[in-house]
Amino acid sequence: MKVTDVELRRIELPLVAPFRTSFGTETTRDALLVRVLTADAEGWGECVAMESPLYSSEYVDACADVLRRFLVPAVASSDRVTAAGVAPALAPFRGHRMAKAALEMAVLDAELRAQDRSFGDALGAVHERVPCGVSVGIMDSLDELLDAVTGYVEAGYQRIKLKIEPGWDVEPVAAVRDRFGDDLMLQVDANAAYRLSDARHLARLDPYDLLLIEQPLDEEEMLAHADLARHLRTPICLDESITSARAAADAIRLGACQIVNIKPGRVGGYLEARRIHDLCQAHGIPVWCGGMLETGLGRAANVALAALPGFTLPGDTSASDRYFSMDITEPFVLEDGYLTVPRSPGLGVTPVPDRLDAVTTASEWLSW
Ligand code: OSB
Ligand code: MG
Repeated sequence: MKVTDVELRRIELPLVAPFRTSFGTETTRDALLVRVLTADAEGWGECVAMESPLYSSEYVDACADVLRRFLVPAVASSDRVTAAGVAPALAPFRGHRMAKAALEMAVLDAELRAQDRSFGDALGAVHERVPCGVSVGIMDSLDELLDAVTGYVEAGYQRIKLKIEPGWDVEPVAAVRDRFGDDLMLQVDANAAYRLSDARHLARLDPYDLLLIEQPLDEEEMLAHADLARHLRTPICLDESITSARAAADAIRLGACQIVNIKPGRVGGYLEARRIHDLCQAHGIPVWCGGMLETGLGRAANVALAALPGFTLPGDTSASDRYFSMDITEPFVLEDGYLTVPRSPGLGVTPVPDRLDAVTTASEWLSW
């Protein structure tokens, strides 16, 4: 395959409600899309980096820069581009995994469309639909939180994840357990807001039978997570710390986590994400698919990934209307708490031109 043209397109989608985490509040999704053109097909990629480097070191302007200056030229200058060849071609450039993942996703989409194969088929999906959870932001009051959770439970979400931070942890968990009972699948996500010295405080979550606590400590604190695990009954799940299959292997060996959140953008793409799935499956470590407030493009690929056999916990693969009043693709709609894995070639969805144009803030083309 020869890539002839690449578009870097910036869009801005308003969120239906502000989304507050321990690292900040998002009110719009400022995203970067990558479109590759080949002789036979077009492919779309979505870069999951956010506007500011608060979740991880990447941010959307930096992703556009590294794609424009280094990543796109390294791939598009070749006459034989394959999706499997993208990561090796980009390996000399350190880091920038979200930018790399977006380019690989676009190439994979083009390749699969040309072959008439779907993402699910190519990745090894074994389910036609996937069970869905929802990530619930930090709120100003417990009443507001209980109203939000009520809405999601009534919509059919199978698992609730509460964002936590110091000062908003045991009380919201207790309030949600009290209101919805012991059968609700419930977990929390700290986005690295705690220190190992908070171990005794975090152990106060143990009586609430959470599925897991996600990324309590800093991204780089693998050993401290292993230490923390010895103080908690709640299983530890890592998100930010798992930047590659190698990092996942280290975390498992050290006992730093009992569960892994797989986000393709964070680990450099869907092919590395599948390797982490395979590794975790071999070690008996459950995985689930995380989210980064994706549009329908990233959501389509995430839902396909979440249909692999080792994804045994509901993901943050929520319906489009949890994020946006108008998605750029046909929306993903929750049915009985599940989203359906697309079956058409490639991602199985494409941006609706009018909707895409309405939210586009910038576009540039790179040609070979
Ligand atoms: O830590 O999982 C996270 C959103 C943006 C950045 C990081 C995270 C999240 C979420 C929401 O929790 C996941 C989603 O619904 O897309
Ligand atoms: Mg997380």
